[in-house]
This record gives sequence, structure tokens and C-alpha cells, in this order.
Amino acid sequence: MTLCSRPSTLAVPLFLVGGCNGGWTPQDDTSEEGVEVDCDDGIDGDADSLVDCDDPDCDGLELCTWPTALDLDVRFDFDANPLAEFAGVQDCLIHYTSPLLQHRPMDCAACDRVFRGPFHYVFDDCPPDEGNPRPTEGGYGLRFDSDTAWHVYFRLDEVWTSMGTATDDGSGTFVFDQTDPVNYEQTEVGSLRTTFRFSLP
Ligand SMILES: [Ca+2]
Ligand SMILES: [Ca+2]
Repeated sequence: MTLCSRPSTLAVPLFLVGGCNGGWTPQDDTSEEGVEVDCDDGIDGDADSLVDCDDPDCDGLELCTWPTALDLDVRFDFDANPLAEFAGVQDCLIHYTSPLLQHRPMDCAACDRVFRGPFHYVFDDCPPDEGNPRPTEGGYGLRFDSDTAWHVYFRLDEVWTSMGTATDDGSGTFVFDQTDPVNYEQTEVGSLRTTFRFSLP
């Protein structure tokens, strides 16, 4: 395998594309008669036809102000350095969007919400990850730390893993933006900028 084939340099960051798959554990419904006690389980606990935050019993709860749908825009932007370009490695970009919906049941203990959605590829000129076709859907977990900061989680080998913090860019869009060096056979070949943008639909 030569540097020119540049196959695995993007493999590690691309696990972020995978999101959450399988392993969901249903939660118990801890309702009492006549009152919606659990306002975040997707169940109409008191059987009055109003589920969770739609039920006035849940009025005033902070969690009822959290979004149940988000638009996600993701970019993996690889920038080859001059040495790597001399060896034939090229820049490449993977760009996809996903209309995310709240996913139930959720099994991310550190998250306030888990979202899933189909991936729509806008652009992709990066080399294929042999044996691992691009995912067609995925999910992410969010913890709502403050009005301007959300912590983002993704699933890696069935374990929810911290990705980092997305912050409000001032327009209500929460942005995670990070650049990491990319190494191939102990040589730095460039950098990968990873950008996740969460916005309200
Ligand atoms: Ca409920
Ligand atoms: Ca109810």
C-alpha cells in the first residue's frame, strides 16, 4: 500500500460518520395515574392522549424547551500538505446533511437527547474506505449544557463517546469545528477539518 493510494488516512476520523447503531434498551414507564410523571419517555403515561411535553402536566420543565428535530450539516475537509501532494495525495471533502429526529428509546446516559436521520451526500471525492461503504444513516447524542453550548456524542464500537462542544455561532446554529493532523505511516500527510453544524429546521 503506497502513500499515493491514500486509503486509510481518513479512516479514523470517518468513524464519526457512523453514529449510533443497535443496542437500544427500552426504559420503564414510571407514570402515576392521572399525571404525566416522565415527560421524556415518549409514552402517554397517564393515558390522557397527550404525550410528554404535549401534556400540560409537563409545563415549565426545561427539557420541554429542547428541540425534537434538528438539521445537521457535516463536513470532513482533508487538506494534504505539500509533501504529501508531491507524493500524489490530494485534498478531498465529504459533505453530507441529515434531517435529524429525536430517537427513542435513547440509551445514552450522558445525553439529554439522541437524534437519528438519513444521510444525504452533497459532495464526496474522498477515497473509499475499503470494506466499509459510506453509511446511509446515523445518529448523534446531545447534552444541552447551556443556551450557547451543546456537548456532542457519537457511538464508537457500541459505546457513546464524547466528540466535543458545539457552540452557538450567534445565529442559533450550533457549530463543532475542529482540525486534527492526519498521519500515514508515522508521517504527517495533512490535516482534517471536521465541522458539524446543528440548526433548527
Ligand atoms: Ca411520558
Ligand atoms: Ca399524558
